[in-house]
Amino acid sequence: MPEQSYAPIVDGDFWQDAGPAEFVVTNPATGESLGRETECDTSAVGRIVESSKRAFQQPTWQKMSAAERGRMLLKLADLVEQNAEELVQTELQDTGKPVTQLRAGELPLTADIIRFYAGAADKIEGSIKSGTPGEVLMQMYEPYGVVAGVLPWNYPLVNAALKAAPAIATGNAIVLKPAQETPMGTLAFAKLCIEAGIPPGIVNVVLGSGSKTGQALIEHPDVSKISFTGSTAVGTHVQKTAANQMKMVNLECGGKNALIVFADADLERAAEAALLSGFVNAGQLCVSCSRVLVESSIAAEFETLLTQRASKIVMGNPQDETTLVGPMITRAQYDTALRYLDEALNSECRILAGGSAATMAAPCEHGNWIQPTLVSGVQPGMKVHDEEIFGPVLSVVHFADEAEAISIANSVSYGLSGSVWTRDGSRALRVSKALDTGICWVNTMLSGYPQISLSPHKLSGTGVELGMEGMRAYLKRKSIVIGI
Ligand code: TAP
Repeated sequence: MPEQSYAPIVDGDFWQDAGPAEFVVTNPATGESLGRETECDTSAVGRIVESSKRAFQQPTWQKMSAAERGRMLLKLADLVEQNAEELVQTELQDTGKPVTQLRAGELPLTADIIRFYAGAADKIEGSIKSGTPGEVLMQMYEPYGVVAGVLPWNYPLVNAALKAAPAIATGNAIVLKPAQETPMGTLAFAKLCIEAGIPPGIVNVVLGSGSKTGQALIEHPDVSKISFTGSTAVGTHVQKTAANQMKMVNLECGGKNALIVFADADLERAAEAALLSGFVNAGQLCVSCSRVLVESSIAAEFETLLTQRASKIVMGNPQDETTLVGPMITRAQYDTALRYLDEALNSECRILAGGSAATMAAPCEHGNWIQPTLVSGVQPGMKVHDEEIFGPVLSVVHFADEAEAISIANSVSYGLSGSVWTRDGSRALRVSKALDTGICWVNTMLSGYPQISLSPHKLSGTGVELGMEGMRAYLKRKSIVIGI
């Protein structure tokens, strides 16, 4: 069978000879090659951005009503659902994510996000303000033009929808740049955009590494806005690059989130949530809580609950419906997680479960597998506590009282999410407000809704994604003063 090749999408079609195809895309669960991916150089990126600019300027796009853009997005959401199983299998191969998490999580959320922005397309409102009697002041919103959407590898499909749907709803054109490891979901998404009737060139895809292709995209003078999701290190670099050309940026970056369990909480439910949060997608989820902060008076009881449940977690072939924990996306990510585990092992921490790489049976014997790991005795200041590992490593930290819980939770440089577990309503609200994070769940965890905005705090990013505010992030402001 000929080797599969992945090529960028421009003007509604694959561009087969856009550049050399040296990068091998790998199934992280099995280590098998899935084909080779083209790398777009600066000139290929230039041609693709030119196509996006042309598509944006086309009278058909410029004159299209917001309602019509909404109808196209509705069609796209329907197509995502009609092709759900194919998309599930594509993402499963490319990311190693367990099939149940794809079917119950990523796919429905992708369709929900697209549908939310379909409905929002004709709800962009400007305003009229009072001036002197001789002048009328108008404030309105306009699309930027060509937007760059730079995506991470952990949730390629959701992230493509998160960026493309509001961009289309607001009348922009978007160039998506998936992570080099995971091109397949983004390409499938862009093909569905064409099928939904979205004009060719409005959703283009560049392929290649961040340092070459991504850099060329964010530096391109015709890209007016950048929406980036990825690590804080790269996000900071993107922001600095954008500053040179005064481009607007949205950055959704790393997290080191805390789930806080008070003594009065429903401990069974809290333990269940903590493990799910720490180990879903093998811990490779920005909003998951990789720190469990437990009130000292119930710490021993809670750790027993965690340990008992952890022993029942199924890690294995992502195709199996019982699998909760899949592989690390790459060897590099696997090595990073193991380095953190070594440090924990060499400190005063105690390993309650897991603690090392995992040996798997065929067909997963060549994948990047790490046991779901519970580490207790973790303290602020330790790397395992302070730094984002992005692997299946859940740290348990003890606290004496509410003030200490808040202080430990906020002691890290990130501020993405948090979760509070208590039966005391006042405390739940007090602690939620005190956490310096973009989102906080109370007695629940990880639920995501398109209608709720996520605005990261501290080094977790800047700007806003999702909700109506997430749509306005794709619009620039324009004021007009009319003398009457
Ligand atoms: P990164 O290594 O930062 O990569 C993110 C994207 O940026 C990739 O497409 C990457 O390309 C590209 N990139 C790298 N260098 C670039 C450059 N100089 N110019 C333009 N683009 C460049 O992150 P990752 O490892 O894919 O994802 C994991 C991180 O994403 C974690 O920190 C996680 O917390 C974060 N994340 C955050 C959120 C939210 S909502 N806050 C959601 C998901 C993930 P290549 O990979 O192809 O080189």
